Amino acid sequence: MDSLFSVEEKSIALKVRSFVDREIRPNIAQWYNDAHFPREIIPELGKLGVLGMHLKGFDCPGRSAVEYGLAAQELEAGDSGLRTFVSVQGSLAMSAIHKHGSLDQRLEWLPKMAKGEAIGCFGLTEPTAGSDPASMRTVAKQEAGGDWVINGSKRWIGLANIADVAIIWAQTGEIGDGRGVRGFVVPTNTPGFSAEVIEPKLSMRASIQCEIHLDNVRLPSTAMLPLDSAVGLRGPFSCLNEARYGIIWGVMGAARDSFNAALEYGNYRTQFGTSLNHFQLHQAKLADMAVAINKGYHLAHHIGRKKDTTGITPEMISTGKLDNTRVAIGIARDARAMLGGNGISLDYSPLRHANNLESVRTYEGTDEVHQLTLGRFITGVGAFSAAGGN
Ligand code: TGC
Repeated sequence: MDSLFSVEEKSIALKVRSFVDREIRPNIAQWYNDAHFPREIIPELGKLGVLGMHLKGFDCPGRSAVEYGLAAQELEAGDSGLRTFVSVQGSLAMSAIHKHGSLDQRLEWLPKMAKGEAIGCFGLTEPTAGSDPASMRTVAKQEAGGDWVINGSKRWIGLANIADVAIIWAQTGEIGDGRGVRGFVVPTNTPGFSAEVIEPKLSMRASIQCEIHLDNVRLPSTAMLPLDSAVGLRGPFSCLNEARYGIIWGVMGAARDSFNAALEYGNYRTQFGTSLNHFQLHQAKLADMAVAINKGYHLAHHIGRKKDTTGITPEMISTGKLDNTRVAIGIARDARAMLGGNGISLDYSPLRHANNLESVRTYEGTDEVHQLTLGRFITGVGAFSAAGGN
């Protein structure tokens, strides 16, 4: 794979890898065990240049999609929860403001978010609207004086309890009609905004997910993301595209780390008189894992280069998100099994990665959402709704 990347791209990947080796790897088992998100590393991530990494202007790093992908891969080799923070901050919250925000909204939030001085979250999913955001029940109503008043709730929202700003998607028209959905930039200290941590969790334990409650949250008319690109569901979906793109690369980092754990363990673990790496069955598994990881990297690389040149379609993103995530979870589980009983200890990474990847395969579009996105593209028939017509 090395020959596919420039010297500059490789040096960015190595810089992030050494950050992960120094700051994350020695601590991650403890954080995971304690369900602790290490908030203190956020400014360090800002200095590393990975917050809003692929966004241009407004003090954002302005790196390419491939460079962002390589960084996501290195971060997720550490832990999916930490890569998720970087995705939520950069690909969702910052990208919503960058793509759809007014100049004032961009100037106010993007420079400090790129430095890690302000934390963002992205509220789309609701307790009763997961795969089907068009059915959201959070409502924004505009009053005669121009103010917006938002009521509703959001669920599974990363970092909402420590965020300074939330991008809240709300219905401004009829419930069930995606065309009325609009985004709002909500400072989290606005009266009526609260966030409650969801626990206990068996996945992404070194990360925080929350339920947000919006109780008569009053905002000025300028709080809405004003651009036409944000009218309707294509507003949030255009941000999900960015986060899903990062996942295509990120999950291969978790797979690579699981593979390395199995390889290293096989070097020193002796059974039946010799180390595991001498056994043909162990080697066959390592070989299959290496082939799958290389294929996943090639897919990520191909989609990344296209994103940097001709652009990519939602179907390309669905292909990468669907396949690389399920490949990665299979590798993490196989690696766990290759570690035998020790594989269930937090001293080794594969089961932690496998558990994390259960979340990753679910958020930003489940396997089924991506299969149906591809199914619609292949057949021309939408099959999302049992009632048909979509
Ligand atoms: P559909 O009729 O297909 O489309 C509605 C409008 O959206 C446009 N569109 C897209 N635009 C850009 N990129 C995409 N990928 C797009 N997909 C659709 C479409 O062109 C249309 O635009 P317009 O202008 O014609 O109105 O919408 P649908 O409701 O039938 O969608 C079907 C489906 C299932 C594909 C979609 O609902 C979907 O992707 N569902 C999955 C939602 C999802 O991934 N949710 C996870 C959110 S993650 C979260 O909230 C927490 S953030 C993570 C964290 O905090 O940790």
